Amino acid sequence: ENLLKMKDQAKDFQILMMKYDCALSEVRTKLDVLNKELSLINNRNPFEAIKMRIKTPVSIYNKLASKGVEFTLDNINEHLSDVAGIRVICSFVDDIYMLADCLANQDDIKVLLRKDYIETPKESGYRSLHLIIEVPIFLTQEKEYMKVEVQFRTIAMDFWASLEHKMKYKKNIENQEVISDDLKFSADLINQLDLRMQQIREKIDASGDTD
Ligand code: 0O2
Repeated sequence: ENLLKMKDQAKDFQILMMKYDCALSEVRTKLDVLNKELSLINNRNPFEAIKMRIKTPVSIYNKLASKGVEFTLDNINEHLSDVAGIRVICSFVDDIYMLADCLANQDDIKVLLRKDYIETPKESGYRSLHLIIEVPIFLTQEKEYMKVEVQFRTIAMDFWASLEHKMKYKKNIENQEVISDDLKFSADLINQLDLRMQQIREKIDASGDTD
């Protein structure tokens, strides 16, 4: 009997993960549509790449445990907002805000939270724009809103975050403070570089003819 209950629970978990996966596909399609339209209008792609992931069961378990919450399906939905995560990597900072606004203003999307770590970087130097949204998925019997975390960053911010992530999840690093300071310094350089690149693009846009 216990085994049967476990089998049911495993199936329910699988269904929940399927729903998060569908929510990711919905958001991905929305972004692809925006990319197609904007690349025709502006002659450039507003984003360079998209990375998507569903949190692994172990990582879901660990995050719930760190919040002191039991591993149940209700708790996953209630306490975690990044089971479904999508990262949009843009060349330019202004494209980040433009894309995020276009997505947030769609009438089937609910924005639960907007965290602007570009305007207010984290202590570590981390920069990105985060949106926690709810997107509807249409199932055979019902429509369900699923949470998705969308992170918008520039290529340079993504490069920085990947390296910093490596350090964060390593234990007993020598010279951790020196490395952290170095990372903070590099985050500022990256910010200056991003702004410079945008200014150069604006100058190029303003001059010459496009065919
Ligand atoms: P991972 O391993 O990338 O999945 P939350 O932790 O989500 O309950 P919080 O802390 O308010 O709530 O979320 P926050 O700070 O908005 O960040 C969520 C995600 O942003 C993180 O997920 C990271 O992916 C990224 N992030 C935030 N701060 C940093 C940082 O200083 N450095 C790097 N490299 N990434 C960061 P996870 O689950 O923490 O980690």
